[in-house]
Amino acid sequence: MLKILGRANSFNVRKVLWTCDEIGLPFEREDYGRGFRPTNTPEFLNLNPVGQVPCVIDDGFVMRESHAIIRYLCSKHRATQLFPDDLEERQKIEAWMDWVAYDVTHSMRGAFLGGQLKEPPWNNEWFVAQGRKDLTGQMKLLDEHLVASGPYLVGKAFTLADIPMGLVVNRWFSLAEVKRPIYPAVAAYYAVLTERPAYRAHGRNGLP
Ligand SMILES: N[C@@H](CCC(=O)N[C@@H](CS)C(=O)NCC(=O)O)C(=O)O
Repeated sequence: MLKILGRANSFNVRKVLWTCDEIGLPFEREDYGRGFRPTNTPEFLNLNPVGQVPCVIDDGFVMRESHAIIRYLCSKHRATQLFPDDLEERQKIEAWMDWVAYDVTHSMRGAFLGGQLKEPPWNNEWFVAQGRKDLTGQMKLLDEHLVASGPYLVGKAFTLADIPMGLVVNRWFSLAEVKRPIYPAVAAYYAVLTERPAYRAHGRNGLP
């Protein structure tokens, strides 16, 4: 059975848990990462040299990087409704996923890790302000995109692109000290995602 190493409250582990539930894929999970078993031991680093969660083992094949893992799972299990074979559709999905993994994640380091959790080194004043500004701009862009082409990120149906973004949107609405402009299409997107049991289990589940 698929084995997921990583705490269930991790932003990136939650992407894998949500994807497994969408596909209907059974898994076992072991708690690793902050507050649980350490990820800097030789045993863990042997599995994932960057010492992060999630780390996923599929029949002896060891994987790291949440987005690469969820693409692998969809491809392996032919979840083409989430990750189609059509290269142009797939590229649109991956573009949103890469945007979240790079640009949006940087903003959230300032806005969330620094600004909300007060975690060093991200709690530097200018870094927090920059993160909040950038994230607000990104949510505005998301809002405009959803108005033009919603209700989902790519086309009219839920795809793999919505999993990383669903976690971002959940975190956006959890930010306490940010003056959040009202973005109606982002709010509608949050509501439509909330109809999904797997999102309620792993995304909008009370955790930021
Ligand atoms: N790019 C990696 C980032 C993984 C990452 O940042 N994981 C965090 C948790 S969300 C982590 O391992 N933090 C250290 C810890 O929990 O001990 C991915 O997408 O999988």
